[in-house]
Amino acid sequence: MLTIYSDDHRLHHGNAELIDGTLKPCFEMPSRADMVLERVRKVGLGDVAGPREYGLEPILRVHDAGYVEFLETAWSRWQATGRQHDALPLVWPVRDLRIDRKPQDIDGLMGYYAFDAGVPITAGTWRAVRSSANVALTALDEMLVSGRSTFALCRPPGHHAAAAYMGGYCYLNNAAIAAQALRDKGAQRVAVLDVDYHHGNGTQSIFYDRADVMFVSLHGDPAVEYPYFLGYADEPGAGAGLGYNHNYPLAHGTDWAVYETALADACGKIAAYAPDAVVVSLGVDTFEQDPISRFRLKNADYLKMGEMIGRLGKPTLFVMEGGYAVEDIGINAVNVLTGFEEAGA
Ligand code: Q9C
Ligand code: ZN
Repeated sequence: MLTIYSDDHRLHHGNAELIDGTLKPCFEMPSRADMVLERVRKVGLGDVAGPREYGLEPILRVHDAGYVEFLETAWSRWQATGRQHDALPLVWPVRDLRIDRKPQDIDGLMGYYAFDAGVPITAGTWRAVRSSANVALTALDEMLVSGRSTFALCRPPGHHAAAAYMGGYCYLNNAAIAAQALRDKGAQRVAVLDVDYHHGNGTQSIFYDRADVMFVSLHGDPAVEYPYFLGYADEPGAGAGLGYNHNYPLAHGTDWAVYETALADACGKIAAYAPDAVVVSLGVDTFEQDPISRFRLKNADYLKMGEMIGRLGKPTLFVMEGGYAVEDIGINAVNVLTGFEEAGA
């Protein structure tokens, strides 16, 4: 399987995130992508190539123009206040606070365009997130040209980012940008399967009222897990999209036996939809040793996960999302890909 990867991800290296009531070093760190690339090379998964430049057009098919302009300019605006350290949001427009007025000040804008404090903006963030989107778009084009499935080794991840807000380590939604590009390049129906431990609230939000992109997600139950405010089972889609959104909230402690049952059901939904292609939001934070998650999948379970996805028999674009057990992230992510290939897809 071809992997698309860029060293540009290292330009994004946040110092700290707000977690458990204190500022801690960011779990979303450059060594994550380095470890996945190392494993790709070690097992000889296939060639590794760099991304091409796609510009803003495919990004603006998914994201709000004001939000993209904010991402592009946030660091220079932050720096203009005299601060040298990472930008983090501090205040958010919940419920009856006003969102019809966009603040002019960078501190106001950070809250306006974020839903949590896990998204530091640094000097290199914009270039890294642009590159991450280019990695996904290049892997997609390579899949279309070759007819073979590909791996976008994206960092930063993307599935928590919606049309007009960032959060959960995510800025641009790489999987959604690729799914939209697939439609724009002629696919009639695209399924996004999100196996990251956390609900892909951004991807769900982007496609919620559409029938041409089905969103299917397995994740920690939002009643007790981040991102808390989306990802319940009773979110079926809206309008034309009614019936094209499927959530599988799972309890803390979920192991492979429980996960497999849910994944089999999820794959059944995708097979019945008969998509032209599948985009997999590939997070491996479902791992038993993940430091911020509560599922119990083991290394070998990821081979079985890949096999089940492979049995769908669809051209598949794998897009890297979460996974914070850095020692095992490469083993787990590449196990999904080798399991997929062994299923003969
Ligand atoms: N106590 C991704 O996996 N913080 N993002 C969780 C848990 C945010 C995860 C705090 C987790 C974001 C792409
Ligand atoms: Zn996650």
